[in-house]
Amino acid sequence: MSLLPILEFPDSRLRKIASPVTVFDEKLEVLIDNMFETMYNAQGIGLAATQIDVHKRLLVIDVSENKDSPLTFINPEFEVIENELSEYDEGCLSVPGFYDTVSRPQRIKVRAQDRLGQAFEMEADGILAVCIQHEVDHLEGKLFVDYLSSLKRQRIRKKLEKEHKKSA
Ligand code: QAP
Ligand code: CO
Repeated sequence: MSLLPILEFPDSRLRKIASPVTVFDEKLEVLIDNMFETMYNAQGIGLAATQIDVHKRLLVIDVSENKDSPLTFINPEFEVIENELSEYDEGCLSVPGFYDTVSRPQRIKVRAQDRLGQAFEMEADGILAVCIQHEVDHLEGKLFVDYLSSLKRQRIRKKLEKEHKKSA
């Protein structure tokens, strides 16, 4: 397996819209395994393919305490089943070191395909519902910082640009 480099805000490649996955082959399985390894290595709970510069509709998530419940969502779609919003302090592997409160619908129903292409459905609430919505946003080129004020977003952008210059 291998670790993949994660794109960081404000990289414009994070703004690309991902295309549906149509081929379920060995190559896709290797990509999924590498995404899990990359996510666990970075202490993340969710990673969208967009974040590793692969513009396919694919997410990996593990919100479990023991990091033993990997979930793969391919071509995910969700509907809101509880319009009530809940607030969560979100972060993102593509926005390292920054966290802020975002409001999203509390309960969703997700339809997706698994790594073999088998369709499945599940209902989600709590942190899993937050994480799925956050990761599906990535596939649309959207980041959690887009929900913050432009002042906050600019502040984060400037700090990260400074970090990137230092390490360049
Ligand atoms: C999205 O985020 C999420 O800044 C996944 O230094 C976040 O895995 C969904 C991370 C919160 C629901 C709630 C962020 C790791 C990981 C950082 C992540 C960092 C190290 C973020
Ligand atoms: Co993210």
